[in-house]
Amino acid sequence: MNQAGQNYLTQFKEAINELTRFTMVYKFAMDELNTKINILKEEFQYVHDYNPIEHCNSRLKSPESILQKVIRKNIDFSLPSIKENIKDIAGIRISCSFINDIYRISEMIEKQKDVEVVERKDYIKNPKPNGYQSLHLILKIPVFMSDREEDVYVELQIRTIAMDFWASLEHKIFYKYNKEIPERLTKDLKEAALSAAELDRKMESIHREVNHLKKVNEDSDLGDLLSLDIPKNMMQSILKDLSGSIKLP
Ligand code: 0O2
Repeated sequence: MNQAGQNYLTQFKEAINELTRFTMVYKFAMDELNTKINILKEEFQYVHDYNPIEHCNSRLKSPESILQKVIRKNIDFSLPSIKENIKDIAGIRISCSFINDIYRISEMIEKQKDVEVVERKDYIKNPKPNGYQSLHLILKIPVFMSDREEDVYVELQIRTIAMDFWASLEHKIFYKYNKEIPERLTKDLKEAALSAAELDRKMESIHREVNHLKKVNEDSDLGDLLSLDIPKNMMQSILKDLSGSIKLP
């Protein structure tokens, strides 16, 4: 390799090293958001006896793929410009069982004081022409480091298991055909997306019905309990003990 080639290689390695250092803060932001998601998951399970989050994955864009995006989007190659223009360096994807849960989770995250929603794309209410469905949020999160505070963008994608199944297959096909999916497959994928959406609707309606039955059963269990012939003073004493730890209606 000649001198110019050597220089180019050294500069390229330096750029990759600099990008690796730069992405560290994105890992911290991702850790923070993952902690928030885990808290919501555990607390929701405890309070509602139900877990709205099936899976949660996170990924940090590699320096190479940041560089590819810089070139593809024709962005100025400087760290401030990358920071402002590439908002999915840190990405978290949540899969839920039901569509309702997607909006529940997004609402719980959006109303947290230290989280700012800077962009929201609802591909569930408005699916992409190819059938893609998901809720995308770009969040801005403060990261506190030893000598400074930095606001960091994190992309959060929330979708159902069916939407996720479709998106990962479509993603594989997209790259297998080098981003030019044959027309027949495009049509099949669109049909599959519609079937997935229909499945989501059906599952949600079954879930709602089962929840309603569960509530009716719980109410009748409570009715049974209240109809028990417990002496008044004993009942008052039980309620007094309970009210120390539980807020009675
Ligand atoms: P990867 O490898 O998953 O990160 P952007 O390019 O992000 O600045 P865009 O395309 O308007 O702008 O963003 P959008 O619509 O929010 O989509 C970003 C991400 O959503 C993509 O990231 C994919 O992860 C996912 N996505 C969007 N559209 C589709 C689709 O049609 N099929 C599938 N399978 N995924 C989709 P990346 O960077 O493209 O890829």
